[in-house]
Amino acid sequence: MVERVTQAFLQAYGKQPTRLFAAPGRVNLIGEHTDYNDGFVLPCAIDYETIVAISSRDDERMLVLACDAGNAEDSFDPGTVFVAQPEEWKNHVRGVAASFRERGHELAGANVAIAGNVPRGAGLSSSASLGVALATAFAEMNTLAHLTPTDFALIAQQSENDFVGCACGIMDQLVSARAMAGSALLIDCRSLDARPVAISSDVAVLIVHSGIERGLVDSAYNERRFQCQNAAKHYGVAALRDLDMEQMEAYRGNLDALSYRRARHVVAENARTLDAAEALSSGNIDRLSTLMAASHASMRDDFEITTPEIDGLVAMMGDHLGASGGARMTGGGFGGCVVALVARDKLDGLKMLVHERYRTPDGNRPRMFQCTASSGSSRIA
Ligand code: GAF
Repeated sequence: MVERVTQAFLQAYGKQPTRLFAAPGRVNLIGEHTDYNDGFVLPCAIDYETIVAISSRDDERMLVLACDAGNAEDSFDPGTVFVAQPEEWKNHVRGVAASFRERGHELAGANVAIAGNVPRGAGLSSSASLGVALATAFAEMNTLAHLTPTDFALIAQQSENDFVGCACGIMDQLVSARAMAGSALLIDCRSLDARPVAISSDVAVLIVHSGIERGLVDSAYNERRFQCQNAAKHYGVAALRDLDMEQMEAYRGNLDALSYRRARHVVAENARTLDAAEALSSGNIDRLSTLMAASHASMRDDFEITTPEIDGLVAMMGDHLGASGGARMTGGGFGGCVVALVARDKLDGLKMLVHERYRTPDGNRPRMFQCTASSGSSRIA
């Protein structure tokens, strides 16, 4: 990819880029739809990433080349950037520039080329990796040394929320900016504290793409957010993070059944996530498999964000693994991927099973990604 993006840059701008930056996609191990409820998440960065090649220009223009969109080009003035473009990729770039401007940071002109290998529409955060790679690059090119990786994440999230039109939480961007190699990151989405939780070398991370594409700018995602906010309001708390299961029961009052189930998923998922961080750090795969199965059941029955095909895939993987690994849908839902944490000696058997027995809705064998927990965004050259 470095070669590909460097060559494309050279061809478009006639010179080598002066710097290259990379930011990874992520897979969430557990803690789904908890981030925007101020709760806990446990994602890890994956070894699939977006690379940004960049050089400064003598004028105020920002020229951008998208290698994965047929070398499509964009050009804008970061001081007066206009975001609503018909091509979605342009809004991701312009949105990050606009977020810098909104925060009072003037960006100088630059030549940019972008390439990535995070599968798109898979729930593996290709957009967050693009946003964070750009934020990391723009910060360094403009000597904004006081900005931290958490700021890069917040800038990329602001771009999604205010310019792309996706009401996502902070998980994807934060792990893309702050992940540590070999570890998952336990993030408190209220304080933004993040603690690495080492993944033992005996445990493998396998991602299986269901073949059902998903888009995040999605009314169902926003609807879940809204339902959670309403439930929090009913309980008189700032966010569902502030409730435990006992309080949920005790103060349920006249809360309708649907809102109650939505809230129950979030409250129980927060507890499961803290529990899973403990289990992961002590290498307790048996406990992890129980927690991942419970997380999936809760997404299926209470939060209603899974699909029958994904439920079938998770059940098949879970039955096969027993106590030697866990599987659950990962990400925003309504399609995308299943993640499994598997005892390494059971990995080949699991891959074989999925390869032989699961078919995507269009009849193909599923794509699988065996991942290494990777580090967050950085300058790579
Ligand atoms: C998507 C969002 F972008 C995240 O913020 C998070 O809410 C996730 O869905 C669900 O856990 O990835």
